[in-house]
Amino acid sequence: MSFKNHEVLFERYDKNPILTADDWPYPVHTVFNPGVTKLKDGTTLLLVRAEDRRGISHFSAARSKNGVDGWEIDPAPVLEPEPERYPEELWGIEDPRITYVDEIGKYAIAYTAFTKNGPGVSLALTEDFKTFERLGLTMHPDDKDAALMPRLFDGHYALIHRPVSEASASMWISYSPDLKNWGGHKQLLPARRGAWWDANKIGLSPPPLETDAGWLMLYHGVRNSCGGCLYRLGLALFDKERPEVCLLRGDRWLFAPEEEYERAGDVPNVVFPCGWTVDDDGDTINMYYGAADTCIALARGSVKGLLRWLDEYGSELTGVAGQSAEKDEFTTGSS
Ligand code: M1P
Repeated sequence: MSFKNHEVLFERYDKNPILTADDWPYPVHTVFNPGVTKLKDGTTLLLVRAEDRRGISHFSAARSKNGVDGWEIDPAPVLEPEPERYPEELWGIEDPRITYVDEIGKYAIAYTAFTKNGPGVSLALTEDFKTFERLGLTMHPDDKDAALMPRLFDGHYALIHRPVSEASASMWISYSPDLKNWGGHKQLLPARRGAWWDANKIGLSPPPLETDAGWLMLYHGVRNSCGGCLYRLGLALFDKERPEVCLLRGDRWLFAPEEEYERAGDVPNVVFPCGWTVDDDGDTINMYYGAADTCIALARGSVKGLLRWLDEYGSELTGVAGQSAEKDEFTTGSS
């Protein structure tokens, strides 16, 4: 089923899904929500969340020269939960987001560590996706949907994450001089309320992309319905030097479950990207996403297209850090 009565910002690859559990060289139940990076030789690397038949997830590496097909999947997991040394990984590791950090010449992976107290955020560093240096639990439960920003601000690393409290499940940003001690916590983007598509919770999708206009951020918004949760994607733009300052936030979603592989699976009606790459033209975006918590799909968009869309559907009135969701609703004209 497909609804095309709206502008298409991300074109789905016509042979989606690009990867399923059937492609795996060892038994897994589902593969989804991959972190993504383009390696120095141009290879696209997906760090895939693979769930086994116990329900526990680990990471698996898949590489492709063109980022579309010909995927080579490592014969064994590249990163498995190690609850003996890292008790926070008791129930698995999930949803990796990869950021290359020039200052340290390493890839930083922010991932969900499923602790017995709920999900928390862990960090690990790697140079080759073969060996990993774990930095341990960085944000205590309940927190997830995290990624490190690709550069430092006033000598501080910046981590976007999604803590949950009784009051909200909104996005925050925190700063650290050393990737170990974190502070300067600020709310980045609130979930809206009421009938909005992103009313019940929101979370970062891929790590933000630096553009001339600012940091382009894709996020997932969740609306609870009688039929279950609906996961859709929205867009916002943040100040280049003060990343906690929102310049524009789109009012509507721009990508939602429409195709069969997104609407049916272990968790229906979910599109969940954890990574994207930009082609050498500097404009074409390849968005890799988990579909229905079951398989992996690809859709292509354009940086220029997303920025133009934000100019049309974004509002400057809604995004200053700390501004209330009520004001958000008011200023964007909800009924
Ligand atoms: O089942 C949909 C998604 O639910 C969770 O995401 P969030 O807490 O941000 O809503 C995660 O478990 C994610 O892996 C999953 O795809």
